[in-house]
Amino acid sequence: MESQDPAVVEAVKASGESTLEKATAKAKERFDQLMNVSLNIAVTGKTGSGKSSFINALRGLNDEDDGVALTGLTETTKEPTMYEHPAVPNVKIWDLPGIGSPKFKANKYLKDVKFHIYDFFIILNSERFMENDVMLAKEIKKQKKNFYFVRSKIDNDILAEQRKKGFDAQNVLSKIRKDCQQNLKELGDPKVFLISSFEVEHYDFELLQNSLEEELPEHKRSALLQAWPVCSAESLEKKIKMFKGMIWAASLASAGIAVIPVPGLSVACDAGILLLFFTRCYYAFGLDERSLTRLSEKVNKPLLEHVTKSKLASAIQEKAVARIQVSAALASLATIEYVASLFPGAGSVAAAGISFGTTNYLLREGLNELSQIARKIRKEAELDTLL
Ligand SMILES: Nc1nc2c(ncn2[C@@H]2O[C@H](COP(=O)(O)OP(=O)(O)OP(=O)(O)O)[C@@H](O)[C@H]2O)c(=O)[nH]1
Ligand SMILES: [Mg+2]
Repeated sequence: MESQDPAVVEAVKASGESTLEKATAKAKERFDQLMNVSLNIAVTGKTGSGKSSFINALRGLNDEDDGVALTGLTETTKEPTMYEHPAVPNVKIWDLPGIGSPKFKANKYLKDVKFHIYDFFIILNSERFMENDVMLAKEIKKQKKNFYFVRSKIDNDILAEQRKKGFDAQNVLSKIRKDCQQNLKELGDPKVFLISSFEVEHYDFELLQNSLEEELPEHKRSALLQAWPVCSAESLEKKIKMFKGMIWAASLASAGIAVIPVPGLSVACDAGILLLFFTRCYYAFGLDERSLTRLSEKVNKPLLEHVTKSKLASAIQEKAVARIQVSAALASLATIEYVASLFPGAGSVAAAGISFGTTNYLLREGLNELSQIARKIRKEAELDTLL
């Protein structure tokens, strides 16, 4: 069985008389948190440092996609602009105005951009970090928020150096790292993450995620992990494990609906929990059409067929809209019979009444199926051997 969520187990143990009701309520609360907790990421840095491109990479979008943060020579905005993650709408990424001006005052800047709403700050630069970046970091620290120095466009540096004799990627990277850190000594030598927004599988894109995750409060970690692009086989496995850990809360939450009827809540809500769960897995594993098409083009292999071969994955694909709204998914996909019909072994579950066991079974089967597809695609694309 999958690992039981400690928060839910604790609730079951602690409750006295109405154990099931309390545990169910706790499970619902937990599931709701796992799916809806807000995460606000601030991205700042001077004009042209690659903020918009980085935001698009986090959102899994290309420059040509609808609703992207415009890149290149655009007029810089003076106001923070919010971009919702297309599959995890509770994750919001903020494009903050640049800090290039010599008149820059860190405390005023932070006040202007309403610093308190962000969980942490990414300070982006495509060159060496400067005085302004240090001032800003100090002020962010003063406000008890975390900051991360990210050096962008590393692919450009590598490309330029590749032409030279005796090229050694690790040497180049460590030289850039040292150079970036030169002006950051007074901050106690903070880490600098070297990334390319066009190649999330390379350099420190995954390392950045790991560091962010480590320093986030526990209840926000799952939001980050759901939204972050898959950078490696290891990061895919981490996501799978996270979803496995949610099954306990999801099963209890949805089974409780049948045990304790709530006015206005129908059995459709059980299906809603299942579908929301599967849809989140589908996007988090990069199985959506946009991600797969891009990958397919990159490695020049047909990959979409893995999704269309699976009844569950293609059902999600058909119903999923670019911007997932839970209510819309509920309205169009409504019944538990429908979900159960996607699994050969499930039988007519609605007739039997939805139970903890049934939901648990469906969630485990579904997660397993989607995980296998994602692993197969990585293997077929030979992604991990390309690195
Ligand atoms: N090679 C490479 N180019 C990048 C990368 N990130 C951004 N660029 C390019 O750098 C230019 C500026 O990137 P933007 O993402 O628009 O930068 P920005 O910080 O949003 O700029 P402003 O909105 O003007 O403040 C664009 O031409 C991008 O295509 C990267 O990781 N690698
Ligand atoms: Mg921009």
